[in-house]
Amino acid sequence: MQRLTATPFAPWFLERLRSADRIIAMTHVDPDADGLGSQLAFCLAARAAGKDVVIVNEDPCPPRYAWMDPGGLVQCFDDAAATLEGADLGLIFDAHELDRARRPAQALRAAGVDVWVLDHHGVADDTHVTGCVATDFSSTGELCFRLLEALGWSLGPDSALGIYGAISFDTGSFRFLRNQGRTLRVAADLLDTGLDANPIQEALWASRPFDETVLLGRICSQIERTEDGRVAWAIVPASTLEGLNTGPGAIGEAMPMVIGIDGVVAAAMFKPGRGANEWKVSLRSKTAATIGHIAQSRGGGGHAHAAGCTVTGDLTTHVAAVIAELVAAVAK
Ligand SMILES: [Mn+2]
Repeated sequence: MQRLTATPFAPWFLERLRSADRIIAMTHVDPDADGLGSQLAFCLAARAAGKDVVIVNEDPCPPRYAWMDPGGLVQCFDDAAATLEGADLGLIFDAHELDRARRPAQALRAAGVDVWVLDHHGVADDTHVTGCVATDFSSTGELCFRLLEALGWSLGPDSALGIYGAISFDTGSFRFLRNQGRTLRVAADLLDTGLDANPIQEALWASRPFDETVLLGRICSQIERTEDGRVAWAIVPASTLEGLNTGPGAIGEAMPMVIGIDGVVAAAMFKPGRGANEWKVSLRSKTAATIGHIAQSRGGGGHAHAAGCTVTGDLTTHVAAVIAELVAAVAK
């Protein structure tokens, strides 16, 4: 069953947030700046409004995003399982599959606590979910800004930083705006509060660790493409990381290089997943093609031009199948 609202937010959604006594804010595994910035902004604004909100994620805050959380509010399940006690609502930011929040969401549900979502990724018809999913938003950060506005919970400087960082991250530094001016209007409102965007810009977009830069070089040297140059892909076996100290998102940083090649319309990247024989597939396309369906048909999700899925089994077979579908997608 799905019970979803978009904006303007349905009264039942706002009322549930206003009346909850203790809310657990969560985000997906391998947290990114959109999930973290959104949950931090929500937590801070809610607390300022007198609400009891704590953040408990599966994973700790990655060091590269520590600047978003000067107060150290982001807790991980291993350290903070006890803080789930007494919660009467869980809210997952930037994902809508409850599995993607892993143990905090599982523990809440086992205790009979509702787990709702705030997200901007497309939902499959058979997903059981309650909350707000607004796929026409650039980021969960932009959506969270509108939610806090609707709730009447005002943003302090650290909340503004979280939202701005979330939007900047998910739009690739305001490049991917879905042709909607309202994303920039939110950013403008945040800047008008006196927020300094320069440290955020540098923390997100000019802070790549040296080893991850070396990794980019290795991945770029492995890019392959079809004869007509319209589809490109990179396979990144675990050996690519040999001798390098890199974070979990490091491989994904190469995706813009693959889709950014002149003439390439659709691109894929294959990297090792968490389990044995498991591969994560990232797909991107320029405006001339859509690739979301290719991830969706494999149980994944995402958007029309940026999507991903996880596959298991023989990599060569999966690569051939995905590339064939990308070739078909760019031919349309
Ligand atoms: Mn997002």
